[in-house]
Amino acid sequence: GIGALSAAGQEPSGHITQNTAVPPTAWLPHMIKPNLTACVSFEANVYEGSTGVVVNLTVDDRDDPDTGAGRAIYSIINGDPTLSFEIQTNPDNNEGMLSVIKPLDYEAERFHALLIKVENEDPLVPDVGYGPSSTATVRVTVLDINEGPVFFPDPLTVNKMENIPLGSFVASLNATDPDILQAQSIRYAVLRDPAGWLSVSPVTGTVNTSGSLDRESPYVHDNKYTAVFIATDN
Ligand SMILES: [Ca+2]
Ligand SMILES: [Ca+2]
Ligand SMILES: [Ca+2]
Repeated sequence: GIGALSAAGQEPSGHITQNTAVPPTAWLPHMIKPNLTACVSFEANVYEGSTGVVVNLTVDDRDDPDTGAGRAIYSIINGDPTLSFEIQTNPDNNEGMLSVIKPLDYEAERFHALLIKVENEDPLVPDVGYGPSSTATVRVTVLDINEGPVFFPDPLTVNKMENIPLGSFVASLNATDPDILQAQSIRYAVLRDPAGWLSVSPVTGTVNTSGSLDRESPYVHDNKYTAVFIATDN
């Protein structure tokens, strides 16, 4: 009890006045529990797919922050089944730095409610009427970003004979957009086709030959020809 302690020291008899906020028993060292500020809930917004610190939790502890009685230790005790979050103590100001360590997915979970516990390094002196720790809720809102379509399978392997007729069917590309909560249509295009052998339907993703496949072509290595396609959303 730093501030209150010095005020009480000015009382000649050491007697504590009525308007002191801290009960006398709390003046002993290592007795004052940390309190997450006002025990309120904290709010954070974070874009899906990103990591890093999302909110700093302020703590109110009347013990000396340079002692084990004042240093805060934070832990997430509920609401993080996928272990996407981590909380560490800022050594400079004792705040709890809540970070995303595994990117969140808006389409999977748009809100997270984390229950955070803060306690001191030193155990509280027993039987002073305080609980051993304090808790607060952090509400994390995940913000949507437009994610690019994803091919499945990737890579796609097909076997075709050389010299098949122009326009022969080669493959059906399959890309899906992760943004399932908004209507998005996908367009396909050829990105890299060094021999100029392939064409793709922008709408259906069907790949046909537009040239004559040649196993002896310099673009064929180990009997394999590689082409790259792109899928874009709107
Ligand atoms: Ca997503
Ligand atoms: Ca998204
Ligand atoms: Ca998208």
